[in-house]
Amino acid sequence: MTPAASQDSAASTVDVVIVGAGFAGMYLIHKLRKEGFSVRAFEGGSGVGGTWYWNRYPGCRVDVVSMEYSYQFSEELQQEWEWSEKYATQPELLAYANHVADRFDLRKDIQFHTRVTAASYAEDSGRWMVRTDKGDSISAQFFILATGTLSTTNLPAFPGLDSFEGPTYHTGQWPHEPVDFTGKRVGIIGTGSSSCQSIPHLAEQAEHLTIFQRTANYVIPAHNEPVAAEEIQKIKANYNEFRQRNQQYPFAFFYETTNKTAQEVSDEEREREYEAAWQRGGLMFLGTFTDLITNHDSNVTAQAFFRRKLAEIVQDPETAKTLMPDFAIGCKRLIVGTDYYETYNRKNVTLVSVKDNPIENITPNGIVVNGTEHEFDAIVYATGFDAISGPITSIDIKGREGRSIRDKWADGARCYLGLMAAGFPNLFTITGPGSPSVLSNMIKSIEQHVEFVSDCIVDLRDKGHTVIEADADAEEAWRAHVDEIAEQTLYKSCNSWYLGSNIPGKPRVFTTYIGWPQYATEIEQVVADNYPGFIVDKPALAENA
Ligand code: NA7
Repeated sequence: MTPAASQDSAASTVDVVIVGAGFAGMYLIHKLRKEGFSVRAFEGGSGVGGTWYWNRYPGCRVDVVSMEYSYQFSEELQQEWEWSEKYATQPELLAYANHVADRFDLRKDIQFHTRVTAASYAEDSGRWMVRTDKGDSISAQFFILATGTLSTTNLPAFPGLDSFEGPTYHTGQWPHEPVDFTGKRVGIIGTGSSSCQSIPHLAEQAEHLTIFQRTANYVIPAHNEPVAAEEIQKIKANYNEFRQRNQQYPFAFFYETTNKTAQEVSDEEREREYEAAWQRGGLMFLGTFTDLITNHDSNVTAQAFFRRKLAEIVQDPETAKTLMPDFAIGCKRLIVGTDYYETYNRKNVTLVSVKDNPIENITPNGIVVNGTEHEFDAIVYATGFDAISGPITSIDIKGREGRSIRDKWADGARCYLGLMAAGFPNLFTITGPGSPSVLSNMIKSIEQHVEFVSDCIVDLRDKGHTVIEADADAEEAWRAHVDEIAEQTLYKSCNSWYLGSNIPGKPRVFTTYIGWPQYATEIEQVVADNYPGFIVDKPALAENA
């Protein structure tokens, strides 16, 4: 904890408590301070950066182009920072986060090593009482969750989990010091993005690497490269124009597209376009045609192209077969990788499918599948996150009448516009359930939400109001709208963390709004129309009676 933070912790009343010091929390601190609010942020880690603080596994990097995956609220900041690679590595992203924290003097309002454990709303005072694992009790008018979407790790309850005698790692909670796997037999569970990014690096080091795969995924080559100095200069000469153009794209970042459906082109043209997209690499292979995530038949054409590519790379036909995904491409988030499939041509790599024979248990020596014990010196859990709502429900939050958010969301998380949950006044969720969040350029979505929240509470203050909350009917209409759009796509056709189906017992609900850039316009309209769907200064029930 910094000296400033410990001094601050003496104060027990602030205007705003912020949970998290990732990209959302950092910008909130800066923006709200500028508007004259007193703020206190709590952060579980020892530093800023959120996702990029925790996910330090080898090979970790962002899957959105760095020149776009960065703040745009400060022209000076975007001019002075130099990205070195097309897709920034985790260390570079963390260096950027630290640079922002230094530049805007953010750390003095962050209490590190501290997790918010509970928060309750008092109807009589209209304030939140927030409690932490370090014993803090702090009263705030506004309570803002900048908790991220992929920050609560998922560690499946394998029988014997704690019995393994060697070291274990979770990709989402990787140690700060380098881990050396040289000469070790390593087992890794999971084949999501974290695993697929780290596998080529682990295979380089380990004596032998065994990968336990439940669901084969689609990994598209990144074709990562240094960003050319001329390219940087060109963008920086008109950075705002570049940002404005990119924000008009679905997902809020630029990508090349034919602007045609896969159905309206000849087989030859389709193949040519897929090949060009494969050579460009990246997430937006899926944007080659406009209907890949909405039309099953179109999606099948992309799957077929992908399978041909995979079969060309992986030499052993049995391994190639096991690596072939069997669901709609893009239904789970595409993975952007480097040398992923090539790694399976190494002699020190083995793939074990646990699709039909789930992991039975963990033993002191390794992992048991189908009655066979695989022995390891180290195990890596790349088993993902309780995404989107998980970081919020991990806090014991109680709103009006003491109702808990866990109970409210027992059948699925919902927030009006992804920003506020009915019955939880003055609580805002940055990139919360029901917003474009993970289906958009996260940094852009974060900035948009932070600016909305800031404008909203300034407006309340200017008009002499103290409390704002979502109307229950507006929230329900928004939930139905989010679901209705998801129904028109293939996103619900497989199991994924988008749906919460990676977490046993979690309701299967699609909580991401597929609708950038309309969403940005809708939000602007809400502000212009004086916040329809929100209730200001609603009296407590007792006063209503
Ligand atoms: P993901 O994408 O959720 O991947 C987790 C992986 O772990 C995935 O392959 C899971 O298989 C696997 N998993 C989870 N539980 C089990 C059990 N019980 N047995 C076997 N395998 C299991 O998390 P990541 O950290 O890789 O990536 C998250 C996002 O971060 C990513 O999409 C990017 O946006 C960045 P499953 O597919 O559920 O069958």
